[in-house]
Amino acid sequence: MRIAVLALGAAAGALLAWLLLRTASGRRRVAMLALVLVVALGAGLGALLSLTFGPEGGSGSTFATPVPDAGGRVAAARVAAATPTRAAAATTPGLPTPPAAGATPAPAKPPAAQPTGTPATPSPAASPAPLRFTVAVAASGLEVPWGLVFAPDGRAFVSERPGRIRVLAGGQLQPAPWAVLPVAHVGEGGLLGLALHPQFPAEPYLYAYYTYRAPDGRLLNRVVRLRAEGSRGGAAQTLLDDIPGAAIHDGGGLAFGPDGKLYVGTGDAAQRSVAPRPDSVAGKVLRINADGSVPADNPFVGSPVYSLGHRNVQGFAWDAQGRLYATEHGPSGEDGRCCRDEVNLIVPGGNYGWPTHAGIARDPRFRDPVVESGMDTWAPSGAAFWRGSLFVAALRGVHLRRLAFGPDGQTVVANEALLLDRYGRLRAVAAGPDGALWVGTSNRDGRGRPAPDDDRLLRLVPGS
Ligand SMILES: [Ca+2]
Repeated sequence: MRIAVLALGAAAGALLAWLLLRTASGRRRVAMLALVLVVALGAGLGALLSLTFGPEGGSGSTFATPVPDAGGRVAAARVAAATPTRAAAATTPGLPTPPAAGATPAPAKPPAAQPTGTPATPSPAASPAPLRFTVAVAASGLEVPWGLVFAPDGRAFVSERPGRIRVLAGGQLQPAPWAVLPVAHVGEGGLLGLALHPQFPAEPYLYAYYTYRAPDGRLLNRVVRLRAEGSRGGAAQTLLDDIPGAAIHDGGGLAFGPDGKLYVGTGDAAQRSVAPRPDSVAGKVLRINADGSVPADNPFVGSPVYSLGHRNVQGFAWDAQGRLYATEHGPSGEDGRCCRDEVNLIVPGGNYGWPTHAGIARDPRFRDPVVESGMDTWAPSGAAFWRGSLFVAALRGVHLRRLAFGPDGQTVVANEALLLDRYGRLRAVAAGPDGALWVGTSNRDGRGRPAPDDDRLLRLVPGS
């Protein structure tokens, strides 16, 4: 384009010079000729400079350039940051990954935390080693496995949403349930998250989050703990009750943090105005002690509320530095909004924007997610760190998402979809004591197409 303009300018200049030479005479002719030459030289130099340093190309570009992601959304991301995201995601040979994987750069956070290396060579520290794994089916015939935790003795406890807690021992799914809870299996509600006391079995408690129907007909959620008695669970003790429930948005994330506190993810129970209110436990991350009491160092004195402004929190994972990441479902029609599923880095007292915003909003009143799905829908549920990456199970997205972050815990250096459409809807994720990553399908939850042996627990075993 610029070359064509340059040529046109040169031709016009030559024509003008020829006309002047024909019409003028003497010193006047020489002066005008000199003027034409100066103008032509200036224009040519300007065009050349533009070709070398313009935003469409050139070297060392750090221009804020809109980078469209795979969903067609345009996110303002610095070129130097978006490119290593792709490069890092592409260096995972051996993974059973569809060709499109790695082509979904996350909307990077703005400048301060960006790597400044050249695009082709991302810092080795920011990019975990390539992963190789094979997939084996460890259990089948389950019904909507939701929570999955491992005891130090190698047993796995699995919650089935209709209300059963099952046990895998010695690789075998025990036919009789370990416990049955009086849940209301309605819509997205039922028996949801599980957590094991960090000192189990010395402290012999398994924790569960479930939906039930109150005598007045309302749906509510509660957190209970069951004492392990022999090979069965004993009576349930309620630790946290009256968490608003509904047929949708019941949350259900449950996990002990490295601080020994129990974290609880709740949903807005389809009443989004309560999510930012500190006086409601709906639409929150809650934090309680193992006995159900409120920790003295919670951000709101006397309240289990730990962070606010969430829509539907189902998964928690802590990285090696003890940072808490939580998965959250984005809108599916509220106010005409869609998608924008989130992975948030949770800080005490933080407001994560719902219902004012979904996804990255760059509004200083709220905290943005570290990753969002844009106009894709992942419906992210369970989460776990494994071999340096955060793995998030996607229900509607029918994949296992792998995310890796830079040293700041926020800069996304890998973002790819694994197992896409291989096993259907995925929900539970846990790193097992056997070194494998365990993933549960959720194809019998009323929204999937179950295979004859669904639902399954899969083991992702390192190596090819
Ligand atoms: Ca948010």
